[in-house]
Amino acid sequence: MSTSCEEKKFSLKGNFADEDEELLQSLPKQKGWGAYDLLLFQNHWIPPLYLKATHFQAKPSDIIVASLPKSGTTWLKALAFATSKRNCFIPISQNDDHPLRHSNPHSLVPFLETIDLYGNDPNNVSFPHLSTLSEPRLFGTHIPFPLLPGSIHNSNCKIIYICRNPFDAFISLWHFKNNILSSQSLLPELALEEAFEKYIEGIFDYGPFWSHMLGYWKASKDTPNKVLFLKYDELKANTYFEVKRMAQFMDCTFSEEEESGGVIDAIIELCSFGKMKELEVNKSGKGMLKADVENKYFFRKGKTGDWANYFSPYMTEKLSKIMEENLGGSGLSF
Ligand code: PAP
Repeated sequence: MSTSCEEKKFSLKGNFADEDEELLQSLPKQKGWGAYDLLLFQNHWIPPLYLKATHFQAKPSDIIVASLPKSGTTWLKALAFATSKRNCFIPISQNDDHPLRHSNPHSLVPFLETIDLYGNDPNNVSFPHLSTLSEPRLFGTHIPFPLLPGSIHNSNCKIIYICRNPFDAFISLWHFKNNILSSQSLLPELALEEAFEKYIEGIFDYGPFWSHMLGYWKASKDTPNKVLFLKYDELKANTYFEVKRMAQFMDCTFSEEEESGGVIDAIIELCSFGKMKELEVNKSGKGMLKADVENKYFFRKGKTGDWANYFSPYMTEKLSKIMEENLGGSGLSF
């Protein structure tokens, strides 16, 4: 393994940066789904802590995995990491040292939102200092397209966006938030009906879903070499085809030898829900993300269609109507 391919294992903790108090105070505020309020900044409900990632300096070779929460971020981070760095860990199917067998994808592909807070602190040994990341560097973000740091817009770096049908994304988010609330004994759990009313009003981390999706959707149409638009449900249905498409987009197309040698299959297997959920780091590890979030909460069912077990006829009708009102005519549908 060459030095440039080395990846380190990190967990996240550290001090918060000073925020612009005046700006924060002036923004409309709503109660979020958990312990913190959300601020309405340029039409999106943003957690105050993650309002800015302005100091991030993108490199042309960077790959940004963008999404709304619970849309397949963890999976896409794993697939993008395994695909873009495949030559460092050969053969993938037998390499026990592969970082994805020992680290949660969020540790290997850190969120931009947390870099301003933790990533440039030389005293913080538990978060990847930017200088330790080998190229291509991979980052995740939930930040809406227009609010991305200017250096991402202005450089030749690439963005892979993943979205998920809002029915499943909502149920996944509701479970995730309640798991955190109950595990940290912060607040009472949020009732499904209460969460749903907030969701359809767009009030959840980085919502509304329609604005978030349409920002990246339009960018993918205008600049297809800059933004690749994926859907969780299509990635589930045709993983092989989508991983090939992703590799081509990242300028690391699979060769015929790789294809016939089973490299794509090995990547898909390594990143599969069943395999990742059973890894020790994902069963008992925690803390690589915000606060003390347990890694196991990123792996629940990993299926399409679970919403049908929870939605009432009212909820189905209401969300369908909201989707039609806000996505209708855009060309984006589920
Ligand atoms: P995040 O935005 O907080 O990082 P994210 O990874 O986007 O979360 O979403 C988690 C969802 O992806 C969970 O869906 P569920 O609640 O409906 O089960 C999780 O199970 C699913 N997921 C995680 N890893 C995988 C994977 N390897 N394959 C398929 N689905 C996955």
